[in-house]
Amino acid sequence: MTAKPSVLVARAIFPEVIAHLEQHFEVTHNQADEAWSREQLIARLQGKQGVFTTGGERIDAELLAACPELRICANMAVGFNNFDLKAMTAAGVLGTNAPDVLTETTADFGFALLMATARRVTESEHFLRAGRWGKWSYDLFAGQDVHGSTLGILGMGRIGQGIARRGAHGFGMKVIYHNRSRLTPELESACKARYVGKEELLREADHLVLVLPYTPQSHHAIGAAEIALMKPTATLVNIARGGIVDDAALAQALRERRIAAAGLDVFEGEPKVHPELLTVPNVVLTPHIASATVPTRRAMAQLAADNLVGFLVNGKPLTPLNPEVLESA
Ligand code: 8YV
Repeated sequence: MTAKPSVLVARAIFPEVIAHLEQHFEVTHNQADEAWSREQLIARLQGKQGVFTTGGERIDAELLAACPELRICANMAVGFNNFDLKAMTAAGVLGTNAPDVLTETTADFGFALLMATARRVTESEHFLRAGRWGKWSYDLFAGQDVHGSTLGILGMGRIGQGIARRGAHGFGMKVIYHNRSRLTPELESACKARYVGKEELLREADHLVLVLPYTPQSHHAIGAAEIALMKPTATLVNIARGGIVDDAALAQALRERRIAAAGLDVFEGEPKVHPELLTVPNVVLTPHIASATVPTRRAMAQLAADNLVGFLVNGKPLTPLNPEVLESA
């Protein structure tokens, strides 16, 4: 009998997914969810053919050189900016992500954050909990309308389209978007979305939602200059990645009311949050939970596990990011 391949699960994860992996592999599981340093991660990867990552583990040329037996990194996330895919391909290591299973859940949350931001839900709750609600006032937490307004979407992949559909069909919003490439006419009509240049998007959107991948090109795609183009009544929602927004510039713009409000699920340098963002009132802050429902997180974990099994056991991963590795294997 040949030995089972060995895999490392770098973070604590659903026990049933671990049980599934154990049917096929020798599994080392970070069950206690310890915060491993990079050196500790590399040490634990020795002799492992696969690793189950969750988006925070940087996989680059240096790590790959130190882990010569590694053949696959399976990310439990649709985003894969923690992977240096070029280095992985050069080292013959497959990367996989977890698309589709989180699309609708993440789009739901994008809308939840948009609504909470536009209607000042958390700010007003803090006011009430602090015992400050003493009297009626005509402008008490008066916010911005969502229905009938213009929804701008930067990044029109699967999640962006999910947000567009919600806005157009559920809230009668006029939807405009900007993306690296235009959608097909069929997809544009399903989302009732109109393609515009980035500047028009910034100028016209009443609510701007960021759903683009984080790459060197999208670093600080929204900074002081872009915010200056937005309406003073506009809101900005980021469910994509920290680093796409210049958080220092955003905090200053919020303090100076250059835009009305922001809703942020992701941050530069998270889980640390820019201290200025913690003190401005007109921002809704959540700890990177856009995909966090129990069924969706389970489906994401299952897909990452299925990629490990698919590749290491059957030679057929489900969602490969660099399939050229399979051709040269
Ligand atoms: C994940 C995400 O929850 O899928 C992504 O890209 O940002 C989130 O859905 C996070 O990366 C942890 O897996």
